[in-house]
Amino acid sequence: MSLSRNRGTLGDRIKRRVIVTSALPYINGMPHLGNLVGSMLPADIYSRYLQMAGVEHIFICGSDQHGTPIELSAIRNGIDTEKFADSMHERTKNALLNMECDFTYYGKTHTEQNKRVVYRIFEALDRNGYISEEEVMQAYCLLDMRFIPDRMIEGICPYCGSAHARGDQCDDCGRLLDPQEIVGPKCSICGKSEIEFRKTKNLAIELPMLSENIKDFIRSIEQNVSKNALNKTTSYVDAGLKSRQITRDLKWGFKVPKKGFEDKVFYVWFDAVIGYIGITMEWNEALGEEYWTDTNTELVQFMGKDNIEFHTVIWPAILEGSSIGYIKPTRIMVYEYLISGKIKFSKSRGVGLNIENALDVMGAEYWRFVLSYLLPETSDMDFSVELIFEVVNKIMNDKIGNLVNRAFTISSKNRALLSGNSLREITGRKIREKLGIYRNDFENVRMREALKQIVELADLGNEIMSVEKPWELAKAEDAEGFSKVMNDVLHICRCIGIMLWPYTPNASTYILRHFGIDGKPQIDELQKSMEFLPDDDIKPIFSKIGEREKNMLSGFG
Ligand code: B3M
Ligand code: ZN
Repeated sequence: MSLSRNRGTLGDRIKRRVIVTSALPYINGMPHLGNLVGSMLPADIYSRYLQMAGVEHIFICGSDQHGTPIELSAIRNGIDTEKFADSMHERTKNALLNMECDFTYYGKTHTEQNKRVVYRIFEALDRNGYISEEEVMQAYCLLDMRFIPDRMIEGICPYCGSAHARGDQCDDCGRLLDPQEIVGPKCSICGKSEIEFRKTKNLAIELPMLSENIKDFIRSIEQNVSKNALNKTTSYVDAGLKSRQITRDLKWGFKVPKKGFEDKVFYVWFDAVIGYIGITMEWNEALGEEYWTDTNTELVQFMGKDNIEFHTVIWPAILEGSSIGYIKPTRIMVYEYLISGKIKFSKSRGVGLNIENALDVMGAEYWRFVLSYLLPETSDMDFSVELIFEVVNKIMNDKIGNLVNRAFTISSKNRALLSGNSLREITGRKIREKLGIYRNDFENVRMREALKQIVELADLGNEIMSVEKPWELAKAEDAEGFSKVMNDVLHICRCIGIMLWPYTPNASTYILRHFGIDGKPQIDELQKSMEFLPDDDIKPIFSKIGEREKNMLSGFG
């Protein structure tokens, strides 16, 4: 029996073309699990789903290499900034690949290609009258005798009172800040308060001139923006937009191609958002141009909630104001934080597990499953050792792993009794129902919900096994009864194998190999008739975690 209910719409889907992006991680430190769960992981899962559904797409991410923290780390380590940024890029890329992120391309922002796009956009913005000169006060440290970039100013947030605000943004309430607003500003190079604000001239983008466009843009994608992002954006725009500087008195970054500003560089955020295009060009100029200028391309962007304003206000303003014809986001997915012991995972404060040391505790598939299961879609997620244990041991292992293991073992051992590939009506209906919800969840980018359908399918398989006791049928050599029951269960396993692929690709590949499906699976493969390939050496796809993992995890408090 086939599972072809969705065939009708598949034709439409094939015509779709999608760019999936994940926020570009800063590489001044290893991204932590909070970064992973807030952007790369959901983007990867979504992109893997698109590939499985046969949708033409690319998945773009890369290292955000500019910015002061990187420059300062390089200075402190006595290494050339570019070399340092490139080595951190390689390290980050490898860690993300070890987390099984299946990028079409993972690039970086400090490239010739990105520079070309940045210049092209900047010149267009300037030509179109959206760039102005601003005399600004910039923090100058009397002890270090240099201008101190906004991000290196630390102090108290004037809006929420957080003690960890930085000159450009408060990571706790998400507000963008002006360094002069910071209460009790300190220089983070020397840690002292010998700061003076000095006059300097910078270039700014005139957001007020573009505020109607931004409002229209937000309205146009309202249905496709996470609630938190929509609320924040509306409140920013309603409060009245201010112009925002896009250049800085720094050395590390792209030089500003304008007379009188040659000794400055673009602000990291300006070339980071443009980096989505630049990285695509680094991957492939011709295809990149095609993807980014085709008005039918969907642009689906994933990010954590501290990146909202740059994507919902500044980025569309840059795209609109330059009027080059690059597409704007069609969907903006924003995730909340992972909270551990009431502290946000923070790269700058070195809190929490990073994606490198997390892999010492347990394999990528475990993290991918746990984090997807707990994906903070609508509110911050309290993340505890107990919760990790519960998901790995009770869900992954006991429900899904055990089902597959038992089904494959008993079917292999009794292969002589197993025949045909029948699927009983009621089981078929339940599988189609779960698969339908799963697909619908993915179409609406609800990956946590989609994962629940897999767990429920496993429940169904386990229930069939425990009620119909195929081992007794095998013992009685009831071939017909055994085949009836086990074919149902094997159909469920094959379906789980496909559905798991976006989350746990290795486990999925292992399952599907027993059905003759190799490589990247397609959902459509479920329409083909099923053939189970017996195997005398069945290995568990997941196993339980115990004391060792508990001790290691507790160490990261
Ligand atoms: N690099 C923020 C971060 O790594 C920033 C995102 C840029 S997206 C264009 O947390
Ligand atoms: Zn200082």
